[in-house]
Amino acid sequence: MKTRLILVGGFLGAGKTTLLWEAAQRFAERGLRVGLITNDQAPELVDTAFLARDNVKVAEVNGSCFCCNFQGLLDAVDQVRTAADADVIIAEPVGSCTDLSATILQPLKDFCRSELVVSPLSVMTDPARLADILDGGTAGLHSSAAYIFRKQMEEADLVVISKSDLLSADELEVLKKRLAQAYPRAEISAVSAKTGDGLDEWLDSVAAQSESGRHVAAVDYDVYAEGEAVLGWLNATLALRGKPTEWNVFAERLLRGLSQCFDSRGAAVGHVKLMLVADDGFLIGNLTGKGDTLNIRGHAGTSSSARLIINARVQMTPDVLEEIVRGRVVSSCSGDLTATDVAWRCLRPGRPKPTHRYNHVVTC
Ligand SMILES: Nc1nc2c(ncn2[C@@H]2O[C@H](COP(=O)(O)OP(=O)(O)OP(=O)(O)O)[C@@H](O)[C@H]2O)c(=O)[nH]1
Ligand SMILES: [Mg+2]
Repeated sequence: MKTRLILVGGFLGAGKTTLLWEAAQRFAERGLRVGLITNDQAPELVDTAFLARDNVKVAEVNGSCFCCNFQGLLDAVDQVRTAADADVIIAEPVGSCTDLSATILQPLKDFCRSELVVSPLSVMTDPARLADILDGGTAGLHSSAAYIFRKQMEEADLVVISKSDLLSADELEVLKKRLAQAYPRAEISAVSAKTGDGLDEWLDSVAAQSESGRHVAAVDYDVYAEGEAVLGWLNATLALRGKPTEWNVFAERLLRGLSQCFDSRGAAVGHVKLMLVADDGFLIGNLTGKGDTLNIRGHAGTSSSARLIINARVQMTPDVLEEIVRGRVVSSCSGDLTATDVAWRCLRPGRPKPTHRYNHVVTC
């Protein structure tokens, strides 16, 4: 039997991983076996640690995006198909990636038609960023990063406005209308992974349809490469040990301190996320823009040791990003804790060089 593959793209912090988790639960409730695939420029992912915590089968493609490591994506599909005997696989590409229709969906339709049914390309968008882009702004981002955001919308089969709980019904309708005017090819829907609104409709839509990659966008790879290269990229895992510490207070202090450093430098935040795991539980912390986007979920209790994963994508050079994160970790430990590196990677994403690029739509 064919496995259904659902790709959920969208800019950094749009809500992809949160949706993947909720979708996996709902598909399981419908009696389907689900596998998930995460993707990043480097290992040590908050997303993988978050998604894999409850026996959900997750494969990770790291070191390169799906488009530049197409074989890595195929291997990951095989891995979760085998491990989970999956009916449905949901894959989350890197948030700074675009041109997925040309570099992933068309080759998948071409090579894997006997094993996979590929669902329409869903592209999630944070409503606040989207509103600013539709106003002709850059959502606080470098103009080339905003170009990536717009290209993601342009190539989508289905644009999914995320975090709909943050909008009134009227605001949502206005945003949908403006989106439809700006990107008339895409179907439009809205979800709140937080309240569950729109989730079943989105699941029904991607689970029923197979017309994927209906459009290939023209993409200027010089601008695309610049849009990725303006981001410093940091993935770190640290072991924290010392006096008993209330971890939610620690995480809030760390994220607040980082946010103040970035804001004072005028450095746009793509997404800073952390996961802290202690004996009594875990927490997830996110920053998807300025300080008012700071969000901490879960409770990690009070104890004297924890494991901390930090993934930061911020508009600054990787060395400055590293210096800021190291500095804020040390000051958040405030002499009561020591932080030891388990893994530490800091990089500037390289120019995207897709394994395949189709400039036409493959018909199934
Ligand atoms: N209010 C609200 N917040 C949400 C919702 N879905 C996600 N978020 C928040 O959005 C932030 C980013 O969520 P993620 O799911 O990690 O976003 P992502 O697109 O996977 O981010 P990257 O992997 O970095 O590209 C977190 O603070 C989430 O709690 C939602 O439905 N409502
Ligand atoms: Mg994610």
